Amino acid sequence: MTIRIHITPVAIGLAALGVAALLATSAAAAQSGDARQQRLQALQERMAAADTDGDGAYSRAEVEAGFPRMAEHFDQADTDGDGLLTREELRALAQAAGRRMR
Ligand SMILES: [Ca+2]
Ligand SMILES: [Ca+2]
Repeated sequence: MTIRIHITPVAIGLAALGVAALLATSAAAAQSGDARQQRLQALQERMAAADTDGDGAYSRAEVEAGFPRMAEHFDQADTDGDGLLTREELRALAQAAGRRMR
């Protein structure tokens, strides 16, 4: 499985949120060195570890445990209100957070 990661200045700011750099995927080609790749891989592993039940989405408890800084935005991020954050919802949250941080 290959996930292309596109790092933008916004995404670098989002790295403070812990998962955002990983979530800032883009179809654009990434200029990525080995060190960056390793860091992103570590984040990816952290995301995988945070999904403790392995269902591919993040419950409130999983977010609180894995990404406490994101937890306060859980309700805002859960746009369909099903009580789970998909990776898509988490990515949208990260992008919104990036706009606020600028
Ligand atoms: Ca889960
Ligand atoms: Ca949801």
